[in-house]
Amino acid sequence: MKDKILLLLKKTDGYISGELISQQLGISRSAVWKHIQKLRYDGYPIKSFTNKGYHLNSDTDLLNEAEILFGLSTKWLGKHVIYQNETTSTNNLARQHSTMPHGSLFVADDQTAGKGRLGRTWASTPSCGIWMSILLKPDISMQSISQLTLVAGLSVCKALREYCNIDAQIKWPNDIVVDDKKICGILTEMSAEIERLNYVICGIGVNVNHKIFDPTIADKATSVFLKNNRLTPRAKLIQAILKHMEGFYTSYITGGFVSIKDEYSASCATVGKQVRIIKDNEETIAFAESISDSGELVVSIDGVQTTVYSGEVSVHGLLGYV
Ligand code: BT5
Repeated sequence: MKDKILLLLKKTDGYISGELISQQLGISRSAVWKHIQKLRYDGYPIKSFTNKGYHLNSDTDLLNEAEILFGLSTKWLGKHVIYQNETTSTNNLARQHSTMPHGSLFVADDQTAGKGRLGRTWASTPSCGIWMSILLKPDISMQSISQLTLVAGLSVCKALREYCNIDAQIKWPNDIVVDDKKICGILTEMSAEIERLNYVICGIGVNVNHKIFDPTIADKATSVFLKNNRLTPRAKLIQAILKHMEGFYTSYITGGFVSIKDEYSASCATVGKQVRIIKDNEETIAFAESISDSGELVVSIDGVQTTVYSGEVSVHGLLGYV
């Protein structure tokens, strides 16, 4: 009932009287009042005015299952959601629920042990970012799994551009950057037996409403807030990411990476630059030429063309992070 009242408040542009809510939902006015109190307790800023009724301030950043599902326009992605206020890592949470359907979504307000790639950590300030993981069960080869990171990266990049109006770019393979600083990182993990893929977990971390960062990452991290100087509702940005991801994922599954390659390449900040390729603490200077049909970075080193696979290397600009 609480969710139905919330829905009515969200649909109302202005005020809705307690009487109208009680008529529409067939409950008493005191029951309406009790549910409104519960919603307020959950954090919804609902104002009540004599002779006018209730008003919900829609300009808030509340994150919970109902907020993520309300207005979600996907067909299958994110239709099953598990939301927790706190977890170690949403990738771990997804692993614990790996029997859930393809496309299930796991979101937390806070991660106490957020993971980056290659054993690195991911700073997950509570109530500021999107810390989420998507459980996928694709019928693809194990060699292709790293391409899912590219699919996710392109989806986040497009959502940041369209929903937040931010000039986001992809730093191959798994970072989204704005003004040469990292706004999003992606960690793709999988479970497989010999030659059989069980599932893939695509973990996405987006810095959204951070006003400051820990000094250890302040020089290379940025957020949507720092770019736009206003609060962004994380649930709405999640919906935008999921919408794009459903589209790119479907193209990818039917047509392969090549079907999204041009759009990926057009958004990729790495291509056309001198880069440092770091592998096992060794650094090689190369020129990033293009993205291959299967998503690898094509580089030339001393005039010799070669291909770099994601997962095994870190790639940075000559002078900075990108
Ligand atoms: C990544 O690793 O960029 C993958 C990050 C994936 C995070 C998501 S959140 C939801 C899901 N659950 C998880 O536990 N993880 C995923 P990597 O390329 O290794 O980058 C990690 C490096 O980025 C760190 O060593 C820091 O230098 C920097 N870093 C850490 N936290 C950051 C942040 N919030 N913003 C920008 N940079 C950060």
